[in-house]
Amino acid sequence: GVSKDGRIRMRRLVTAEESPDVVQEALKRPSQRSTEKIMGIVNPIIKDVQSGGDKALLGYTHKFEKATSLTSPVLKAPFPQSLMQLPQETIEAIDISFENIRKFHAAQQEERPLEVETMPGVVCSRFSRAIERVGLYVPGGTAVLPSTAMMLGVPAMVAGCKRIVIASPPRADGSLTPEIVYVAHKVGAESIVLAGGAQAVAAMAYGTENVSKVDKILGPGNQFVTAAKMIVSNDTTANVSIDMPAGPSEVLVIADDTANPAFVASDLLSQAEHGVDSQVVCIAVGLDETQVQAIEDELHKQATALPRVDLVRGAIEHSTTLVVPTIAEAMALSNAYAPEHLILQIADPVGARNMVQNAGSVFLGAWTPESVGDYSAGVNHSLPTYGYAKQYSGVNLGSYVKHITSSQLTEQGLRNVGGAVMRLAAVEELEAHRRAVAMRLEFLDQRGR
Ligand code: HSO
Ligand code: ZN
Repeated sequence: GVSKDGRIRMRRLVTAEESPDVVQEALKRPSQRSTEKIMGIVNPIIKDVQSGGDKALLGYTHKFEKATSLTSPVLKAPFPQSLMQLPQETIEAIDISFENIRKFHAAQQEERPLEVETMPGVVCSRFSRAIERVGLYVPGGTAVLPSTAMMLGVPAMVAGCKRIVIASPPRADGSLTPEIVYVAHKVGAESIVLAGGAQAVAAMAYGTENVSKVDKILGPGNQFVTAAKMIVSNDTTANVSIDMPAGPSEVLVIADDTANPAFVASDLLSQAEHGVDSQVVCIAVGLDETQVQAIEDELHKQATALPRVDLVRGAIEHSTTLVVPTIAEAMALSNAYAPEHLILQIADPVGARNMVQNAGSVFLGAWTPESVGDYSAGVNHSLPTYGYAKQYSGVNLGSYVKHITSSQLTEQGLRNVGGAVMRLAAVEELEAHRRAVAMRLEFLDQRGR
């Protein structure tokens, strides 16, 4: 992080000179506060909101958001125009981004239901339905995040969710960020819950007098929000699911000698400025001392000029540059790390994309900074962190739909598959199962005679 000379500098390792253990250690995520402690704080809040409803929810907002003037925890649509007054440039920026996100997620729609005849007369189908009620958590904290409202709200709108509830902590004066109200209006949200943290999650999971209960909760958040999402999704009385576990944001940049050191540094810093717990990793492929130095110089120079330099310092504290000889090694390390964002500033980024096994979203080439994906390109920025890119997808249209299957057999179909069913039912000693088929086959036999 900050060395003796005061420079903002990532730790540097040359992998050829280190044992694999040391390299793996350098790629560990910064440890988070113990889940037990967090659960101990979050559990009572959830219970309280579950039993105390609006009044309890409002109490927490007064306490944590300092928004003591707030008298109702919910704003229902239609939202007043006065709450979405924005400069024309902001409206245009939101509109452009919104449309790109809409296009990309609309293209993810399935064309038609799947239908397969597995045996003559045995037809299996699969069709999708939008999850009816979704709760979208838009964090407050050190930055306002209308982009997150878009990333969560636009696919919900495209999927056709009937009820979209957005929760976001109000500012200390009790007001909402106008950008978030504008996005909520554009996606057709039914209400905005003016609350954050575990209390907002609990309100959407169980419902209150004025907060609609939802079927699924999506969106990033701090450790309290994540813990709350995990608790409610494990409570069968809540009957709610979540998108994915979330940890601090991260980026891994792979750069070869074709990369512009200033661009590389700028991408590392856009992730670092999110917060002190962000992690950034730079993998330098075949760069010599001078070339690595050039990236480090840029990082320091650009970082010190940033308004959020203090957050950057914290993030850089636990961030590393790895110097490796080949793209293959870089990709292997990246796949082991499973970054939320992977940026390929190398000669053949498309070729390297074929080697990506684990990553949330990949950014190809010099002209694709992560920030375009964070806001406007059309890809989603709600992505798996903390190594969960090994098993989770980022938020996409599929996050808002579920699949239902159906099967339909003809008489012939039942004759074709019935024997297998009866045999397996006999093996499991489930006689009613066996007879449901046997009875029908006998019926067909008798009718045939
Ligand atoms: N990089 C963040 C998303 C974001 N960036 C929102 C700016 N605003 C996590 O993917
Ligand atoms: Zn970002």
